[in-house]
This record gives sequence, C-alpha cells and structure tokens, in this order.
Amino acid sequence: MNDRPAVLVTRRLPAAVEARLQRDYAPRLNLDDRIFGADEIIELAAGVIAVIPCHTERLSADVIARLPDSVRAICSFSVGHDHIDLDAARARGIVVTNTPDVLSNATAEIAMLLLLGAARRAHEGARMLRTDTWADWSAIGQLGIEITGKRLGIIGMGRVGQVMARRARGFDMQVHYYNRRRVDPDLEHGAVYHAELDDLLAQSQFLSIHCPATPQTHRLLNAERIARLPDDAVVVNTARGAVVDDDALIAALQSGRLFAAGLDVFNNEPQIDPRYRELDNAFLLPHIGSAARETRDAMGFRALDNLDAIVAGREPRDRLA
Ligand code: 8YV
Repeated sequence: MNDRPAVLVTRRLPAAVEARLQRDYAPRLNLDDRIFGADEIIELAAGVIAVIPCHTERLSADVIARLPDSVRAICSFSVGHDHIDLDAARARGIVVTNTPDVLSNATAEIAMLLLLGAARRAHEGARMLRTDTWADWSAIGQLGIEITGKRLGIIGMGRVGQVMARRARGFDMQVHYYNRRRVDPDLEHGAVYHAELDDLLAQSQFLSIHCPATPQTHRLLNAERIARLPDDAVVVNTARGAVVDDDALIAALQSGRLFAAGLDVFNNEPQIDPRYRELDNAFLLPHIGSAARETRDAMGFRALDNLDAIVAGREPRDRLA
C-alpha cells in the first residue's frame, strides 16, 4: 500500500523533477501534457494534498472554491502568480507558493536577446536566409540601431529587472528604472530611479518590462504612455502580456513611431493577436523566458522544496498565501 501523499501535477515537468515526485509522492502526472479544464482539475484533485500547476492553468476563485478539502497547498511551477487567486486560497486555508530567483538569469537572457534581436532586426535577416531571399549584401539595407551606450528604462526593478540592469551595463547602457519604491542602492547597479513612470518613459530609448501582472499594471503600456517614449524606441516584454495594450503597441509599430518590439509574452497565449505576425519590426518568441534546462530543473526542485516543507509542517520558503 502506497502511503505517500498524492499530488496533482497539471503539466509535464522535467524528467529529474518527475523522478523526485515519483520518489517522494504519489504524483498524478499529465503524460499527454494537454491543458486540463477547470472541471478536470477539480476531478483529478480528488484526494490529493497539493496541486502543482503552471501558469497555463487558471486557478480562479471559482476553481479554488471547488477544490476538494484534501488540497492543502498549491505549489506553482512559476514565479508569476497572476493565474492563482490568492485571496480565494487564503479563504480556504490553502498555502500557495511560487519559484522566485531561479529563473531570473534565464529570463533576463531572453530579454537581452529580444532587445538585441529587435534592435538589429535579427528575425528579418534570419528569414531572408531561410527563405532564400538574401539578394546581396548592402551598405544601406538591414540597418538596425545599436544598443551600446543607449538609455534603457526598466519597469519593475525586482529580481529579473535587477539582473537585466547588470547585463545592460555590459553593453555600456545607461540604466534607468521605475518601481513602486526605490530599491536598496546596492541592488540598483548604478541605475537611476524615477518615482514617476512618465519620467522614465521620456528617457527610455529602450524599454524592458519586468513588473508582475496585477490589477495596477493591467494595460500599463497603453497609447498615452507609448506616446511618451522617444521616437524610434524599442519595447521589450518578458513579463506578462496583460501589461501591454496590444492595440496601442501594434499601432505604434505599424506607424513606425516605435522602431521595434521584442515580445516573449502575450495576451491570450498561445492565440496571440494575429496582427503581430504581420509586423516585420516585431521580434516574437513563444514564452521561453525560463526555458533553459538548468532553469526548469531548478524551478521544479524549488516547487518541491516548498511542497516538502508544507508536508513536514514547516514554513515554505516562497509562501505567497
Ligand atoms: C514559466 C513564467 O515558464 O515563471 C513564470 O512566471 O512566466 C515562465 O517563465 C511559466 O510560468 C511556467 O509556469
């Protein structure tokens, strides 16, 4: 008889993480890796002590209210937690955890890739090669803009924003940031704090979004704020699509008011606004900010460390609720 606690894991996780789950728990794994609907999650959660979701499962107040009484914890395989209604979890005494820190480097790498790729028109060049439409080298074609020495504005100076500031300094960028409050000067890495978002925007030849999706940041980058950016600015988003107003960003890219955008996250993933696909000045990636081998292992282990603590009656390291 297996007396290890049952756990529902909503998506496939890296092999080493699933192996640890098999060793220590009685996991219900999603071997087909398809997205479960709300009713399926509730059904599959019967008798489990914890659910390990990804950001692809929306654990709304309604879903959380209907989870079986056996569920004591939701240990998300993500740092973002906009997919989980924390108040609803608190109301039911369900502990919620996330996986901060371990994906900061990987996400900042993708933000840097987007910054460079968008500024230097990487995907247009790559497409020319793949479609055999590279006619000839040209002194006046394929011209992007250098990022070296330019001003980078960071919205959200949390863990990922701080790594981004350090990486940008490697390109001699002058880094500015907006955050709800100024961070400890040791963590600023020379970046200049702006208490007003509008002031940051006016400085941002390049803008990288690193704030969480909350009601306060919903559609933060709208037409009015895009209008405050300098001409030919480049916008990068590796945070959440909900922070951007797609109509406003697409209009600014279509008109050439913005030079380019580099986007790894979108509203309504994976059904992104199809107009992005038509834009040569949009460099698009499919939400791969944390998609590095060591990062995904570390995220899984961090989620399981939190689960182990909860099961042992200890305070989990990354408690959100
Ligand atoms: C993850 C992310 O891949 O952790 C996050 O918040 O956005 C991504 O890097 C995803 O959320 C996994 O659930």
